[in-house]
Amino acid sequence: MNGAESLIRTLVDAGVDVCFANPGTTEMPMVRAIDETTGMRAVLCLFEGVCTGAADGYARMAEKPGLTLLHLGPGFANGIAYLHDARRARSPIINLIGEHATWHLAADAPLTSDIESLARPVTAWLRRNKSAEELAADIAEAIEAASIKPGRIATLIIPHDCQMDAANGPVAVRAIAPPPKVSEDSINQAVEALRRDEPRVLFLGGYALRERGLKAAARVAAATGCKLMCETFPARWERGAGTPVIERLPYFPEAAMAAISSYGSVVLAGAKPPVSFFGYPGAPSYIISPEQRTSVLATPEEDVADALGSLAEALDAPLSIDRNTIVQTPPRPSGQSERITPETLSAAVAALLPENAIVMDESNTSMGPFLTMSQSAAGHTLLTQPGGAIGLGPPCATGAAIACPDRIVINLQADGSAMYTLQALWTQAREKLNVKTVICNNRSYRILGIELMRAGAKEVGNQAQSLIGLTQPAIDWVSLAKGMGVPGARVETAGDLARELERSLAEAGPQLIEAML
Ligand SMILES: Cc1ncc(C[n+]2csc(CCOP(=O)(O)OP(=O)(O)O)c2C)c(N)n1
Ligand SMILES: [Mg+2]
Repeated sequence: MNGAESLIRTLVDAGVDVCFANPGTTEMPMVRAIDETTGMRAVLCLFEGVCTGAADGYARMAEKPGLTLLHLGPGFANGIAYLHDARRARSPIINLIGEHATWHLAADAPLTSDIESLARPVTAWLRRNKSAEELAADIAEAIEAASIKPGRIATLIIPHDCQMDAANGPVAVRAIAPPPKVSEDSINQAVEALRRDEPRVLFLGGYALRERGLKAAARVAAATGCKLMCETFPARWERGAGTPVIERLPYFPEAAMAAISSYGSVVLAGAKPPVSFFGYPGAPSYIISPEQRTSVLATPEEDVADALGSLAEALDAPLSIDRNTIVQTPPRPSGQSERITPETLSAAVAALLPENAIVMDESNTSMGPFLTMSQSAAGHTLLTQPGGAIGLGPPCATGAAIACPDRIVINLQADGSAMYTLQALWTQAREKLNVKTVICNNRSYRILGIELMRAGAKEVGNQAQSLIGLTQPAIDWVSLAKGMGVPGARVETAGDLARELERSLAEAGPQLIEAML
């Protein structure tokens, strides 16, 4: 057995068995090892950002590490933006980066670069493998480092000769320690805060938004009458009929402060104190003001679901809440002449959501009403974009579909963002994934137009418009999809949109709908 085989065997034995890859010459021994080892599924992605974004979506849904195989510094660099997003999502990811043979490094061949410097900002655990014998132990440690909940990113740089030299065999991964429990003091403080005679809000993030956390949060709200709110861009949020009504913190700081400022007491559960996405002159960085009393039930690194359960017990909360407020799901649009707007687009998707769908939301400015409209829709998992590096949607949806082959994935996708990683469509076609992409085609970087106005511009000049508009030429999404093997259709009215969505949901495999806003 060589180093590469001991590496792949260790991964497969630990249950890390899907590899999102874009290999080159320095990774060939690992490619051979994947070929010769049963149990590892190789998924080719035609841009490294698709590998890393897919690993993120996979990790969020599979609840185990997403694995990438990348080529030297330049290949890794192409994937950094979505590793940044994955770091913000706290997704467990393991990157395998091939490197020149140890004896060839001194020659400074064209592809040689400082891989560590590229990896550090997005990597919690980083190592350069020194020998084939150590490779299995190195990857076992990487798996352990990534798998801690919430997840982290581990990166292993593997010289070509170390992949090829003789090795001893796979190494077993040690049991992963559960996240630390919160102190009794944190629970007592939360009890006290939520019993105060003033408006109170329980602010949820991370694992609080998964099933166990949500059940306990609903109990806490029932016992105390507190408001439930959550972070603006959760990595994963179980939603729909039967789940508690939770208001998402708005994006712009003025709106976010307006939403939360009336609460005298804020209890953080699995979320950091929310901050403004950008620093705007005159607006503060932190959304919660110093006058509001803030306590921390659980940090994102602590076991928030357990803490919420203990909090519910300490409050003598009812055991189960049978009925959460039902928020009316709007009817599906049918009007032949109705235009596609954020309202009709959101209404169509909310009304047609299939049970147990996974919704990847990178619709940016095009589907504002969707969250409210889908509150009581069919049960679904919502994935969002916590890191702000746009283009995550298509790859993240791809990875989620590989993690959950029995579920339909709907990718609500802004047009400008989609152009960063459209190669994901090809992987969806090749792997026959049930991803339904709805392109929100507003032919612009619309948010940048909004930001320009917020920055005080009175009008948009030609130069600025040329940096915001996605016209001349217009992008033809149906043709792009067709070129990568994904059937698509363009729709111009809300009624056609609903019909096309219904049709595509009934068919197997990837589909794309280009919705013209
Ligand atoms: C990797 C990366 N590059 C650039 C940006 C800056 N940026 C933020 S939003 C945006 C345009 C988004 O346009 P689109 O996806 O079409 O959404 P819309 O605003 O039209 O709803 C850009 C370029 C970013 N956030 N991330
Ligand atoms: Mg756009």
